[in-house]
Amino acid sequence: ESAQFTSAIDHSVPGLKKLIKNHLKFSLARDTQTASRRDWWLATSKAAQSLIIERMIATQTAHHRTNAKRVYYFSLEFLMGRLFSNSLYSAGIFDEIELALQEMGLDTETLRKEEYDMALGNGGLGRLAACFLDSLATLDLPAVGYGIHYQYGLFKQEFRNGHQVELPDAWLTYGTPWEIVRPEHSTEVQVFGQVENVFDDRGNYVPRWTGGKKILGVPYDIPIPGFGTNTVNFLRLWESRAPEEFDFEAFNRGGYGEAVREKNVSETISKVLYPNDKTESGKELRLVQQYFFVACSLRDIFRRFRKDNEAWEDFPEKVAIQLNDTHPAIAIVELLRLFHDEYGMAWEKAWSIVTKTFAYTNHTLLPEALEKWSVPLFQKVLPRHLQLIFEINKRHLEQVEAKWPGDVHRKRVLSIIEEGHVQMVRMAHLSVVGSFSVNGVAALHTQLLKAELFPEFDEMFPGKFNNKTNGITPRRWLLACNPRLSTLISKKIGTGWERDLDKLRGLEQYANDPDFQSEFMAVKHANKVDLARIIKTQIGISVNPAALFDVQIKRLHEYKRQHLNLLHILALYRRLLQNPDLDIAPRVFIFSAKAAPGYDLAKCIIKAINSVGTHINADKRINDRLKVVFLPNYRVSLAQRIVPAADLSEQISTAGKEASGTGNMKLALNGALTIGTLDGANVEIREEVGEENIFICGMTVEEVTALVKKGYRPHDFYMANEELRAVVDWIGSNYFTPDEPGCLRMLCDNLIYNDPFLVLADFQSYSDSHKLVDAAFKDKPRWAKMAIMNTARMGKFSSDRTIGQYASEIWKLDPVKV
Ligand code: 26M
Repeated sequence: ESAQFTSAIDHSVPGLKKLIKNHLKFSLARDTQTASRRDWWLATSKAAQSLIIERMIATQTAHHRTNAKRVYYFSLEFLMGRLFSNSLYSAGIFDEIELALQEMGLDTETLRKEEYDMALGNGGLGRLAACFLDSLATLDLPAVGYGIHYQYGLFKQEFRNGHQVELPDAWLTYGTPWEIVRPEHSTEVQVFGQVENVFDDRGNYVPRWTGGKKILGVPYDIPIPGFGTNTVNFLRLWESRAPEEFDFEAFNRGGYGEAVREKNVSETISKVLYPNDKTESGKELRLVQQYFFVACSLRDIFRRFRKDNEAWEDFPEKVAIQLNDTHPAIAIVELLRLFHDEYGMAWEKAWSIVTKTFAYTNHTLLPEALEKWSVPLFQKVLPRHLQLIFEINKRHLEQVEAKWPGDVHRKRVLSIIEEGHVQMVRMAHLSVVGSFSVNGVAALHTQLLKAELFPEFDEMFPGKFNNKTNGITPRRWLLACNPRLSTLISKKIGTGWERDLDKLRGLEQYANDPDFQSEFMAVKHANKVDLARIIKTQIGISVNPAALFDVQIKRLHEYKRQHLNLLHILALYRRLLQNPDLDIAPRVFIFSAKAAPGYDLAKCIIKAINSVGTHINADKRINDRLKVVFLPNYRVSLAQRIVPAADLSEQISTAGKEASGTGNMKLALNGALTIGTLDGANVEIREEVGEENIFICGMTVEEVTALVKKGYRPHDFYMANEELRAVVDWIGSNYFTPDEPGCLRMLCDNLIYNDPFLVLADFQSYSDSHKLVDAAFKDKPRWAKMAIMNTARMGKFSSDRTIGQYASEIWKLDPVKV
């Protein structure tokens, strides 16, 4: 079905000029004489936003009129980055705005730098959610993203003497043109309190959750425009407030100060994003955040469902909820509670609707990253939910008993409750039991999910587990971030690849064409010149754009092994010192990464890279053949500058530890070659680009498992390899940190005596692989051909393909044309 849509806005260059000036005047109260760059950016953004809002209204009308099934993407994180370019492209006015600005003596390139990144996420999981929203709208799928309107996003990173320092990310200081506050859709939820038994209106003695603290959720909507279509979905983010401006009861109890303090507690909930991307044990506020946004979102979904539907039985036909990891998993229990406690529905019926509604995506196998909440904490924050979890578990274990009578081991491993000194609620088990679909994010990851993490669940629920290999949006990660390459591609194979990335295969036939090779590499060179300028202005280091740009950009984690990269840098440096004539292609090693504030070893690795880098960069003897650059404050907008300029992409996690990776896809799409382990989506990238176009190194999952089983002794590897021993000892000495003796000791000791991620075991293979990289880079036509092949064969990794599979295989969701 379709709805009629005609724009009331003049899209012409003069029309847009007028629109921008009107916003400058009437929304910002500025005249053209006194307007700052930020004012112009705001006014231009608002102009684009008005076109998008028109289409959003038409889209919502169409979804309502057709009573379409919708998917709700529940996520604690949405790492959106900047929205300016994306909005211009999606509104279909990129060129017109460019011209309009030009006529007023401005340009898009300068204005877009005015925007703060919307950094409401940590890394891969949050950025995946943002790419998915883009694809959902582009594929005309009715969808709403639900999350938290954090006042502070992921911390800003600075380096002081090479150490990471965290600063608050006050992204809302000057406001944002993209969001629309909707106080009329505010909703009230409660936390804490107790469970009492009361008589309901049918005379049944039933449990009731009472006495909780009331919190108001106020929604902010960010329109999400599709590319090359009229669909505009939205992202709805909840801000927490005190239910009344002023708590008179608290005022009477404790006076003005007390009343304001009470208000602050409510407003703390949406104050700040938790900066961890693996573990964070048992923080009460985190559980409150999770429940707060989930409870607000479910009430919002109920309101929307009830407008167009009568029977609760139809709920799963109109509503699919995707859980982005276990962070929003409490939604399973809240939906059950709403049906059973609030609407008096029988347990069996309520549970049956719940388990037809939810689907869960797992993003990690690392045991320390699996969410658990202690039963006492749950009892305090969500007492009724805890009761319901015990009841869900009782019924679940009865099914286990029916299937495997007397098997106590099975009951123990399948239980939602982990028994121990303190009982723990396992959120992953709750998610598997409460969802009709559980998916991993790459083929290898899903295989390990079934075989290693949840083998008993896979046996109990055959068919529930499935794979959805991650993807990235080609609009942001090629069209917007790499205009030179986009233009070259469109010149060669025409447009259309932006919505159908498999079309890039059309480039393959030119991979051996010397003219196309030089055009392709000229684009890469120009992007490297741009990045070199950024490096110079950001950190004052001059780098040669002809050198090999060797890039590792991602969160800092032991399992991602930035320290393996560092060991190789030191080995190269040492080889050059010992053999000054060594013939290697000059290299610039580029890092960018944030470490979780409490993760000491990760912070130590940052310090080590910075200190070694400072030393190498200053060493005249190596003649600029090596440079080490650590760009501070990694974020989406910085990634968009680094990705187009990379020659080599470092994807060297310990096999079995990186669920998928998505940076690997962004870099390969932009013509960087991968050096990597057979981990996550690297496996599928190799399948697509061909093994002749990728550098695979290190142990396989099977080899890792075997080595760990037999007993890994890093000290043996250290003793057996002279070069490895030298570089590890070099780090541990005070050579690179004379002013801070002992500061890198923990890194060195960790490697020799512990090395949980098998860095030393993979060193030689990694180092050998880099020799092949060096040889390939010196052979210019060969490198160009490999780079072109990477771009040409990355079509599979469009998030449009991923979302298409979620829609047809999990959500049973049809597009609605607007
Ligand atoms: C947990 C508890 C408290 C505070 C924060 C967290 C938390 C936040 C983010 C835990 C994990 C978080 O993200 C994990 C993540 O980003 N995983 C990555 O997901 C990507 C998308 O699927 C994959 O490509 C990466 O391989 C995977 O590491």
